[in-house]
Amino acid sequence: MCRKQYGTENVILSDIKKAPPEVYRSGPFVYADVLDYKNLRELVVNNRITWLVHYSALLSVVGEANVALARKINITGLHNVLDLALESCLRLFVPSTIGAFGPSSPRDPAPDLCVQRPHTIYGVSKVHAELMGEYLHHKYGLDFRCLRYPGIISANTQPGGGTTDYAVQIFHDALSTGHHECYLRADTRLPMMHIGDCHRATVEFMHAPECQLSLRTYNIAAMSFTPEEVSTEIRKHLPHLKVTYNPDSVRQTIADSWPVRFDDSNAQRDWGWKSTYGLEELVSDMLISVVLIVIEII
Ligand code: AKB
Repeated sequence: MCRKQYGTENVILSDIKKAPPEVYRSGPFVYADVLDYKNLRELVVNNRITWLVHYSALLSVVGEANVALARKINITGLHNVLDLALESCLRLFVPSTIGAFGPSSPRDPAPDLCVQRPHTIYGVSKVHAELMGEYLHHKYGLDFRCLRYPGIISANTQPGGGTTDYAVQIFHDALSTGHHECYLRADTRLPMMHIGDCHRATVEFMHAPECQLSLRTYNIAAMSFTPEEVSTEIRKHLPHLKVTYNPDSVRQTIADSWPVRFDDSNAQRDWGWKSTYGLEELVSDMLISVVLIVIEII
């Protein structure tokens, strides 16, 4: 999406892992390690970078399994990026999450400003990111922008250690074995969003004139569903889908502490946010996209 808008050569993707062939072929791709300040600075200087979108993080479940690594990547990595953004006058986007809320936050809906006492290292690191970015904005004028994402549903990325991963895996299982074993209870409701809406929200927010922003960190919402509801919607296309439930205590406890719905009225009012995918559209699109990926692989 960004490459279409700004030109292929003007958007550089990075990772510490080798890119899959289609990503490598799609435009500039470089090695970047958020823990290596010199490496990051070289990339910014050599490429005259102006905007930095910082996605590196260990997600909720994998973070609980390796707290020391999550602290390093999510907090030390963030500090490197904040320092670099200040030093090089970058506009900085850092995503936050429904995971930045905890059991003492209002859950239905969770507003932008309320108690945030998450019980995961992932959540703690994201609240830290929100507060550090806002502090540096107020103190030094850093153009810091942050959106709290719901669970993001995408056919192209493999689930990566999150609590909301089942909502991606279920599509792959529905089209392969026809059976999905869900690690959450059937009635666990969580906010979710199609990747297309997520990308569009991020770009629209980065473009919003400063004078329109009353906050630096906004909730964005699209839909909320339970495993039972998404299964029912998938069965309209694939009636044979069988879903069994075997709740995992770590993931269920995390999910039960997160909002069931997001209040995104500030994003709607300040910069015109509006989602386009509901559950029906999301399910149709995911089934088509997963089939296309399987055909490409074959
Ligand atoms: C996770 O489940 O950890 C992430 C998130 C909601 O931030 N997908």
